[in-house]
This record gives sequence, structure tokens and C-alpha cells, in this order.
Amino acid sequence: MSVDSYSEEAKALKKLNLEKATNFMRQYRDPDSRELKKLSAHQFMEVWSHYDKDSNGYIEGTELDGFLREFVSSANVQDVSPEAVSDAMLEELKACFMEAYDDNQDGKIDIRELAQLLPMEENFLLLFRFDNPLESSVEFMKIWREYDMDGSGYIEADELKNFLRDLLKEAKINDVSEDKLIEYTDTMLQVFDANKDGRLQLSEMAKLLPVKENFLTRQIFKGATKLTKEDIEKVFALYDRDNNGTIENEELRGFLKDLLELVKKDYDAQDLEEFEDTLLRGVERDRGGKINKKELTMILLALAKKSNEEP
Ligand SMILES: [Ca+2]
Ligand SMILES: [Ca+2]
Ligand SMILES: [Ca+2]
Ligand SMILES: [Ca+2]
Repeated sequence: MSVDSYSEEAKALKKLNLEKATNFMRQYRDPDSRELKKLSAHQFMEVWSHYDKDSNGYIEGTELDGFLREFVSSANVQDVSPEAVSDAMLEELKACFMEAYDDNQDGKIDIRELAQLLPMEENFLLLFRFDNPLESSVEFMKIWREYDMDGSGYIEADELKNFLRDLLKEAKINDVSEDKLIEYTDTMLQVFDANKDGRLQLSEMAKLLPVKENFLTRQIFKGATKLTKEDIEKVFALYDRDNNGTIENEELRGFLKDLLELVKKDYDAQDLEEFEDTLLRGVERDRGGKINKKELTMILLALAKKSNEEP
């Protein structure tokens, strides 16, 4: 290598590093057209973890401002610094942007929403677009049981890989190499493993596989109004998916998961089990983890009472 080409290269590298430091998004744009390049799974993860600075699973508040400033100014052919985006412009931009991308309208960008925004490898993108959200937590618990093959109470890397492989298969994608699949698994694990123990617990998997609605967050269960017989019938029907007159197995665990979600942000299989013990001890008499309508009524009344007592 000649000295000249070396110094050219060094200059280019220096420029790239400088751009990275001032605007992280710029490296993912084509230097001429300024269009976003297709991101690999790994690059997507880089973007995500760069902007979700506190790794809480959302790009929000000042993180969101920072991302938007850099996202927009990096599209400029001239080197405008992120600060060149005025506050007024930013507010306007944010309004439009959130309108378009904040699907669940919580004012934050989650990973699924970012995945819709950035161009990515198609097969990897698919993993964020599969037939979701799930109908309910009952379906979630069925999937959980299927993929926690060793019953450890966690989805470990190999189990996650099986899950992702099946997702791709379902989407009729059969040409993903084992290496790619491992890359996808690593990336998904890094993104969703919030407590960094190298495996997914229930609450982490719940982010990867969201359900349409937690039925129990509806107003009636927040003690706002009195629980009517109709309400109870409705809840019962929601969880007794096979209509056999009792809530059991995944139906019961789906119900427990929804309950748990109301009180806890992070939870694992052990929490669910302990919760089941406490909750059923009072109402269920040795019938092997099933609850009938009467028992459900008692549980819901106890909960309504409790939430009425809380300020
Ligand atoms: Ca965050
Ligand atoms: Ca497992
Ligand atoms: Ca974890
Ligand atoms: Ca049932």
C-alpha cells in the first residue's frame, strides 16, 4: 500500500469516526444519496442500543429528541449538525413522526416501532412483523410452554432459535442459513434480554410477543365501577377458551400473567407460580389448578376491593 492511499484511507476513516461521534445515524446513510442503507440484524441492534441509552426498552424523552435530531439532520447532504434542528422544528417533527410510527400511541418508540421505520434485511424484519399481536395471554402461554422445552422457566438461546426458525418457516422463509439464524437469535436475545442474564424470562418474552390486550386492564377491573354478573361472565368466557366450564392450564396461566402484569413490570415463571399459589389457596380446593366461575368471581371481587382501597 502506498503512503498516499494509506493517508487517504486514514482521512476517510477519521471522517467516518467524526461523523459517528457527532451523528450516529450518518454512517447508515449512503454518502451520496443520503438514503438509509439496509441494516443487518447487528447494525439494527447497534442503532437501538445507541439511542435507548438507559436500556429500558423504549426510545423516549430526551432519547427520542436526540434520535429525531440525528435521524433528520443525517439526511442532509450538507453537514448540518444535529443542533441545527431548531426546537420548534423538533416539536413539529416529533408530532408528525409519532403520528406515523407510534402505533400504540404511548409516546415512546419501542423496538417493534423502530423496526418499521428503518430499512432492514427482509428476513430479519419479518421477525418483527409476524402475525401479531397475539389474541390473548392464553395463546402466549401456549407458545411459552411449547418453546420452553426443558421446562426451565426461561427461554434459553437454543429455544429462542427454534422459535425464530419456526416463525420464519411460518412466513414461508426457508432459505435462512444456520449462521444467519444464529445471528438473528443473538440479536433478538441482546435486544429483549433486559436483565442481561442471557435468557428470556416471561416478562422479556412478553415484549417480543405482545398480546392484543390485557383484558384485566379494562376499567371495570380497576374498581371504577361495581363488578356486575355480566362482567364476570365476560371475563370467564375470555379465558375459558375451550368452553369446558373451567379455566385451567394455559387458560389459567394466561389469566395469571395478565394479573401479574398489572402489579409487576418484570416477572418470571417463579413469580407466576408463587402468584398462583397465593391466589388459589383461598378459593380453590384441591382440584388441581382449575378455577370455575364461582372461584373466578371471588378472585375478581377480592381484586376490585383491593384496588378500591388503594388511593
Ligand atoms: Ca430508554
Ligand atoms: Ca428453557
Ligand atoms: Ca433475561
Ligand atoms: Ca377451559
